[in-house]
Amino acid sequence: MKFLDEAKVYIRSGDGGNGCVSFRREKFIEFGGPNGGDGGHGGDVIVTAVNGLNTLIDYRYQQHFKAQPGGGGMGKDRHGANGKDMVMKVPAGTQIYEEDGETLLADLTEVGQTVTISRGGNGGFGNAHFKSSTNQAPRHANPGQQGEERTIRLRLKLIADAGIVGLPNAGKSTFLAAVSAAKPKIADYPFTTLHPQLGVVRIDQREFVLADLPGLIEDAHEGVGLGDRFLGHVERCRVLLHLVDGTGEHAGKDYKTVRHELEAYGHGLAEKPEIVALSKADALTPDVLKEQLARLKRAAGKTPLVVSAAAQTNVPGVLWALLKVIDGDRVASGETADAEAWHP
Ligand SMILES: Nc1nc2c(ncn2[C@@H]2O[C@H](COP(=O)(O)OP(=O)(O)OP(=O)(O)O)[C@@H](O)[C@H]2O)c(=O)[nH]1
Ligand SMILES: [Mg+2]
Repeated sequence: MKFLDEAKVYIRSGDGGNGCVSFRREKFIEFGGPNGGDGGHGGDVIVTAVNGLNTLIDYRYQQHFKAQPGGGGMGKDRHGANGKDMVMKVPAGTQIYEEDGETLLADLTEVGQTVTISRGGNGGFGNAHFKSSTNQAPRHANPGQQGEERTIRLRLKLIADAGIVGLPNAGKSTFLAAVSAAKPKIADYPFTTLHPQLGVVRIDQREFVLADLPGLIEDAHEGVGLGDRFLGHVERCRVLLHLVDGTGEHAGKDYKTVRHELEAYGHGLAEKPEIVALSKADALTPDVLKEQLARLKRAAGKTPLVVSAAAQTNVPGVLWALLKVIDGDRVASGETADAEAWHP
């Protein structure tokens, strides 16, 4: 499935139906009186977060969403039919902005959350509504209220518990493939991954969602490489897994390059808990491993983990480190009492 995380769509709620002017006319009944019904309500435009979606790609193909107008009122006091709502389905994690792309209208973080973005117009009153003792034969009715027309922007920020960051070729996708059922593309050239991928990691009867991001390079925040536009997807992560390629030239410098981009991006990424791991350990001689590890430790200011996703060494160790942060955070936010199940 293709991936799209931004879309601009035009929406229009339904117009209300017009009220009706009508009089009761029956044989042998005098002064039948007004009996024009009210118009129906126009349909609303509703956005709802649903399960099983993780892209906004549908909104590339359809960009206009109109709710149905209400039906007109009719004689014999018949009310017009209400217009059908237009329901737009989006993945959880979708934010809805005004056309300017800055004013946030709604943030749908959970499946089932629903917002009405645009209300349909009210139906107009029929002439039956206007009868009174002084005006027993009103000859006017209200027109229906117009629906609203507006442009909105949808922006998806994937909901993952942990996100993998690192330079291109650091082995991010290989790691995701090793720990989940996801099948990201893996190759020995930079920018193999062009958009974020999600995988579900199962460990000790628990699970969390891990996101693999495209690689970051120096000056990504200025648009170099794929830029930092995908970093939005880790904004909601509880923890980052920073993979540093052990076969790279200088693990310490590589680490700092990525840290620098996280800081330049802002939005709290630099303050997130981070698990640092030296990857591709299987491809290193003991000497090189030692040297790279020392460089990375100096740069990160903490002892990194060592992992090889290809040879499956210490992969669980990394997962446990992530899970520990995720669990702690889940408990702190009152989401789960699962912490009792956690034995270090
Ligand atoms: N020896 C060894 N090679 C690895 C390991 N992990 C990844 N590789 C190789 O490194 C190359 C890059 O791996 P990817 O997983 O595509 O790297 P990535 O970080 O996702 O790269 P981008 O998507 O381009 O940012 C591939 O040729 C992998 O086979 C590892 O643990 N050991
Ligand atoms: Mg990749």
